[in-house]
Amino acid sequence: MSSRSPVSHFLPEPKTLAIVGCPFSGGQAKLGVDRGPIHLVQAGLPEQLSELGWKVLFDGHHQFEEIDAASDPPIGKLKNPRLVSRVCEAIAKVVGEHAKKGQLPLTLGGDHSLAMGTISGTFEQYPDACVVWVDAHGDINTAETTDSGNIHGMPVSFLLGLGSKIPEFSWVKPLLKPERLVYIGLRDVDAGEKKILKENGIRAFSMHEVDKYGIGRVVEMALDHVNPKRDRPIHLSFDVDALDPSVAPSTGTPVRGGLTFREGHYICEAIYETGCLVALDIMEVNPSLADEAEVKQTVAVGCSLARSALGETLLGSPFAQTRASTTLLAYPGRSHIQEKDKKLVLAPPSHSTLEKLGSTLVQKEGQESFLAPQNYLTSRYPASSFSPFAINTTFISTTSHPTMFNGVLTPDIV
Ligand SMILES: [Mn+2]
Repeated sequence: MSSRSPVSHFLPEPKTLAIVGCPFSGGQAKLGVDRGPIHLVQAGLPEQLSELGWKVLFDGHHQFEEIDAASDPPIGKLKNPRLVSRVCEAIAKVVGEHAKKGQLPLTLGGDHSLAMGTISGTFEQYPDACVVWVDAHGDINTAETTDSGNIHGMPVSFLLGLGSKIPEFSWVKPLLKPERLVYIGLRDVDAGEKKILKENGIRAFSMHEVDKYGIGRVVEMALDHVNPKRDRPIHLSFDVDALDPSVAPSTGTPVRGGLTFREGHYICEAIYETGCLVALDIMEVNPSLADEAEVKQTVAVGCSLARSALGETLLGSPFAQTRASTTLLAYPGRSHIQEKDKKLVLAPPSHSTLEKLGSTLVQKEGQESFLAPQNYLTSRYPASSFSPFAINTTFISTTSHPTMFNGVLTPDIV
């Protein structure tokens, strides 16, 4: 297992994560999803995350108040409304408290209705957070559009404040703005949900876009939409049913044609690399819906998605080391290199310099980039400032300001 020291814009050192185990299944009808977090922990997830350099807090799975079915009749079509509401409200408090202490809450579901709680908790500490929702489904039905009445298909609409107001859920503040939400992996979206997505201008990358552009470009476009300067906190809510059923078979509502193993992990790795992740949900692992081997496979995938989102890489630490080397550049006394808002601001090369380097400025959708070979870097900055990892570094400008580059350094080769 390779690891790198986590880099974060929002979490203090030592990096601490709190596992919030939620054995809860009240947002849908299938038994067993409440066993998901128990299996994930038993598979060694806390230890695996410690190995990645995190201080891991886990003090047992949450116990929820029991509300029997007789005292929790449907409200409209909504099933188990009081139970779901109260559990989510409790989880919102727990997640919010961890976030306020500077810890990264990792919530293990349990069904996806829980995200009503986790995301509410994130907003308590990070009101300008954005949400990346990875799922086969939109989970954005309202009390009016739902067919099944299962609340795990509805948490996003509550967070956005859509649909009729239900007093039982009045604690959910509509803090999520449509432009701060992006989906990846959709392929089973109800007609009512399609209408909601369209009317609210919510950006969604379905499997069609993943096929068309490739996962790398999709994640880049998704982040450009919700987090263009990569300076907002990110809450990643990952439903394992986003993955193809051949990858994650043991889940409540599998839909064929999903993300490959690598596509799913790439999303997690790319979000970790932004340094903006502040909260993570791994949802809908249900260890009772497949044979033993498939359950084991699904639980293992849940663990590896979490590890990828929390710093595990395939080949070690090129990104972390490049970042470390760039901080060396930010010493005072050089007007063309400044540290600003935790980012390096570099003067861009002139066109004639670029020509000499055999490099050109590439402009695309508000970003500019050029490949800076070592000779450019060493001619302008002392060679000692660079680790070998900075060789052939692409400088990407995330501003349209003509005289400055926000120093985002992306290593092209190692
Ligand atoms: Mn979901």
